[in-house]
Amino acid sequence: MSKRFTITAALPYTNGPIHIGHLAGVYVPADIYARYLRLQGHDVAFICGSDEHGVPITIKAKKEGVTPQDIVDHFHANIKMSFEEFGISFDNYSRTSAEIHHETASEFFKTLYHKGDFIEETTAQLYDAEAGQFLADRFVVGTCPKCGNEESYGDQCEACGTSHNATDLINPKSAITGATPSLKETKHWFLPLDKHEAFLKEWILEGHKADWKPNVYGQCKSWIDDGLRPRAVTRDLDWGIPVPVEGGDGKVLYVWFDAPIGYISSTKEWAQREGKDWEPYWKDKNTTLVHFIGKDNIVFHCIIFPAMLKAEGSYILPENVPANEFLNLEGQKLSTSKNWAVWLPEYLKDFPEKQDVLRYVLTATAPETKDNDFTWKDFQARNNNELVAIFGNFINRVLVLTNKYYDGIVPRPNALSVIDTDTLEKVKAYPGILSKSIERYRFREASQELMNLARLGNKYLADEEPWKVVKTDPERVQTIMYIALQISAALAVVCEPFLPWSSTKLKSMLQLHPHSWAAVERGEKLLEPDHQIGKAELLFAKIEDSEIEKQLEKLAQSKLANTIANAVVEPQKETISFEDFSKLDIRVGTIIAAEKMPKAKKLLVLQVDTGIDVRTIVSGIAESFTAEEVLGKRVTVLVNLAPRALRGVESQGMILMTETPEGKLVFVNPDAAHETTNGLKIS
Ligand code: B3M
Ligand code: ZN
Repeated sequence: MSKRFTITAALPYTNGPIHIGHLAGVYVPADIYARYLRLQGHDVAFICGSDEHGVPITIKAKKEGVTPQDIVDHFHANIKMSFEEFGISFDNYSRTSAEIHHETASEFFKTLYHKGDFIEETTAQLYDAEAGQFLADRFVVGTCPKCGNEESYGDQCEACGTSHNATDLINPKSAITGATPSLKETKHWFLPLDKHEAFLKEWILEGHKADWKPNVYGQCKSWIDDGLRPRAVTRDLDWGIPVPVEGGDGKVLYVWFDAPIGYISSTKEWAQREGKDWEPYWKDKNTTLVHFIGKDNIVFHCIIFPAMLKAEGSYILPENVPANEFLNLEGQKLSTSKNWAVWLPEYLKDFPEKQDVLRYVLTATAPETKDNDFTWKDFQARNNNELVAIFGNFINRVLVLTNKYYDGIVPRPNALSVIDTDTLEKVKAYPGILSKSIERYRFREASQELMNLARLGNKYLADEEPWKVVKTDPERVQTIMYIALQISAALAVVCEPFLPWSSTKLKSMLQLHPHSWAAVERGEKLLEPDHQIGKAELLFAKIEDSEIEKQLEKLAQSKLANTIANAVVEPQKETISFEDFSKLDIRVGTIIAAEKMPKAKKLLVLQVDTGIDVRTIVSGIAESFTAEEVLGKRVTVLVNLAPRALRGVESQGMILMTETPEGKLVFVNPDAAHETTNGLKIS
């Protein structure tokens, strides 16, 4: 029976491109779920759009000397294109700077305002006199009162996920001038979350204990247990939706008040275009509403937005909010500001037409219950060992052999063996296996079950060996190939939520006319005997080591650029006189023996031929060089430094070292042997 679903995916901030963390955390799982529901024949509204207000955008605009509208126009188009290129099949992708959203959010605010749901209060807020503005959200950083994170923002702490008022920050600093803010009176409207405590406790802590993911339920419980307090839903900012009531001049709606309403306005925009009524998707109790988000958005989607919907009174509440944790990249947190990311536009340049590979790998390694790590080696391994070697290999053999033995005509099966009937029974069970995982938002598990279906096909062919049996029992091979083709067709149908391009390509190769998930579940013949299939094409291609090396090199360059950009350049030391300098006796020496100082991480004990004598010098370079590496090296030596004992060894001088901009320790090296311009050889 068809049901109605409203599926939302977090509205991405339009202050940067989309990267693999966004896909893994939110958009691929949401898309798998929406595509799956459509395959079940349900009525699905898959909704998203750009989140175009908020302080990060104004900060970026200020930094780049453009307007916030310029920033959002650029990244809205960039992000929208990325989603299209990766097959994220939104029914509508809108934007919160759109008129329809300004109207919808303003109306929503006025409804709560006229119902008296807000507390209107003049309070002392953080103010930066130098910048001449109030400090809200990312305009202020300080220590999180809950977890002690010293880089917490004014509205939210990314370390512990909690959301607070800017005045809760300990030791706040202006992100504009670095100044310590003063307090200045200003009027705002507050959503009294405390008044919704009983409802939230009953709805979440009682009602969703069993079906919400532990990471989501746990964060909600901790937030509710900490005690809910009124939250300001307006700001003294000029970029956003103007506060639509008396006294709202110069103030806008808080971005986290307006953005979730963006789901509603995007649904309205879609419904207008499609000639549908939007209200059942947000107000009919039989509609299932699911929010796909990252863990840093839990409090807004499970506590604040539901409290708003409840206060407004005519809306349904989310059935589930299956938030994912974070994806790391090569062991480090993804970071837009540090350019430590795999940006979707760049991925497509380097791996054209390999969207499905990234979708599959990000699903197979999704951070569903804890943060997880994306590595390029794992990406290559899953592509080569699973997509190519199992899924692709099976399909390729089926199509090549069907074309080779029967000119692409599906053969008529003869008597089925026990193995044949067992295999068909197993294939018939796969839609149910996949449904069980997908409907519990376990997409990692589902992706591996999909791969198990391909393994089943691969094993069936390998066990039945049609390429051998064909010499002695061609009738048997007709049956084998008929079964293998049914498995291929089942894969073409059920892989669509995960691998949309591969599904389309496989259906085209099989000339598979539209089939339903249910047909696979009923074990129907998906390919009739005498049906003509197309030619075999490779579904997946191997990824070579060189392609991975190129990606790792790109990341290394990013890291280097970051190190240099963040290198703290020590101020020059105080000036010394020439007399002071002339006291230094600096010689060129050669290291003729070297060994690690036992139990001393940093120290090498060197025997250095200084040209005057051979002496012992202890040098703190063991973390940058091994004893073997420095043996025979010509070095610059300060020979008249007073001897000093280091771990019981007397060091008589110093090897001169310095640091590169990226912080690498290097020798102050006398030039290696070379020829000077007038032909003088210096060795
Ligand atoms: N713009 C995404 C983020 O916090 C935020 C989501 C809004 S969903 C209404 O990165
Ligand atoms: Zn915190």
